[in-house]
Amino acid sequence: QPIGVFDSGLGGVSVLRELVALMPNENYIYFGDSVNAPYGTKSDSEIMELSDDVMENLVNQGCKAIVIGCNTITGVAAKRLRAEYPKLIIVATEPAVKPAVAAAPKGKILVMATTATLRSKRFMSLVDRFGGDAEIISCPCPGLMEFVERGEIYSENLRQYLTEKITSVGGMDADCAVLGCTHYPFVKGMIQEVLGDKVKIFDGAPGIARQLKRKLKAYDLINDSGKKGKIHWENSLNNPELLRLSEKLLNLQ
Ligand code: DGN
Repeated sequence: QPIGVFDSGLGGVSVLRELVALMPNENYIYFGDSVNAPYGTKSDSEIMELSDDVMENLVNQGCKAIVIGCNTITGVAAKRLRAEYPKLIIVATEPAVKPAVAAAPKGKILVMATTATLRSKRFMSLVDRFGGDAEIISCPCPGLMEFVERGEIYSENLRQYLTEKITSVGGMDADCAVLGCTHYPFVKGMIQEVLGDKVKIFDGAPGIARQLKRKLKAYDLINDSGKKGKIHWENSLNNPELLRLSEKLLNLQ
């Protein structure tokens, strides 16, 4: 039985690559809803409706577990999806605020994410629970996922975009940055250049992979055949270019 991973586009591939690294024997179905991307600027009800459809598709293909490879969908719809599939293992994605605060308890923490994630109740409660004495600066980045979707992960345009966005929220002197959208790890190199070497950047994906492994183990669902698993790619936009880009991103170090 495969593991289903989905996102409103290719961002969830940053989660998939951690899953594959930790659990190489598993088979995966990756569904990217590029037709409806970005979700980050849509209303909550639209996001819920779209994620219901994707979830149904993956469940119908017999997935033993689902990874919501998207902070936006998690923030808006994870609770509802869990209620709809109470018996299914569902692992969600959340901005890595907790480890960032642990690294800089009184520091300035820049959280880069979509507008929908940053306005979600789930994010606010995350900051309430784990923000402590740190200064959390929300940095909505509408348009950043589009850079990744067109494969533009290192360019002067991107540098300018990031500098403007981070400057506009007063985040250039942050101590840590949290990549609160699964598309952003692919532009981590440029974010690091813009913020400088000393800034520690946090990505939640490795933690998600560990969490899924724990859950699969608990239910005795780990595939330990010793045989390398396969990835089946699906995208609502039937474009071979996207498939090539997905594979390229998967193998990006
Ligand atoms: N990758 C999605 C996330 O983690 O929030 C965002 C993509 C989008 O719809 N903007």
